[in-house]
Amino acid sequence: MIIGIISDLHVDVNFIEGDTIEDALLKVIHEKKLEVLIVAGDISNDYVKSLEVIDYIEQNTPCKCLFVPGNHDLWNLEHEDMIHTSDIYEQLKAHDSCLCDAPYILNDEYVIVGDVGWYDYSYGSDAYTLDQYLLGKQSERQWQDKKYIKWHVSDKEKTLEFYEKLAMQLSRYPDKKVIFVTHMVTHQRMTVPLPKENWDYFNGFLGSGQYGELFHDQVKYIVMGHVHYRADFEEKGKTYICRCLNYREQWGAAQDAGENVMETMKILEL
Ligand SMILES: [Mn+2]
Repeated sequence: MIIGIISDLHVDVNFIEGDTIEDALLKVIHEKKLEVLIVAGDISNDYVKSLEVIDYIEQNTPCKCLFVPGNHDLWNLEHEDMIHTSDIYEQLKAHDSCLCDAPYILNDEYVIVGDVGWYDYSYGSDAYTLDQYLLGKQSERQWQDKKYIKWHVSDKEKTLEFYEKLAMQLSRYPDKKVIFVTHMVTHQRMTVPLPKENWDYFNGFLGSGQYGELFHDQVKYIVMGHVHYRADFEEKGKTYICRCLNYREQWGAAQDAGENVMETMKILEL
């Protein structure tokens, strides 16, 4: 089974006529003969668009395009009337290829378990108080989720809620190896290295170290996104994968979508 892994596509922000991320994905899926693509969130800033991207891939290739939503997919920027992020989450979850509450049996050996995950400020510095984290603002920079995400429970509660759901799902597959997928960062090593201005604070919004407690022996691959890195590493027999496509302004000299998608995509053969 040939599997591609990528995240943070931001197809709307990255849109250029004649060089779209969607068509770049089709090209790479075809060239690499992918059977399953895993997108670890942040497809676009509008869940309707994000779902269209998944459908576009599945209608134009034989590849199954599994995904978890990212914080951007959950934003109500384009849907101000949707004042409950849970309503947007439910719309995304209803898609047949969404991993939320729907682990995917890949083959006899592997199951893919995933969800958004959330952040609990555990990767941020202790120098800030809880009240400071609740503001989501530092040196005039506002964390945008504060404007467009309305869970109606605290970030810490949301982090725990996803933790409990994922723990429950993992417990259902004691005999399978696991590919674990969240949009949020689940390993300290993928946070922004310090010193970097304000990032001792904003690292708090990248994910949670608590999810690491879920990585028992059967969890072999851990996929994340959100932090806009393209890197992976191995630790204690597990492979951590973070393959964010990112914004064009972060691409550097090579501005071709196909080239960047190809370079970013992690390919696994399982
Ligand atoms: Mn994100």
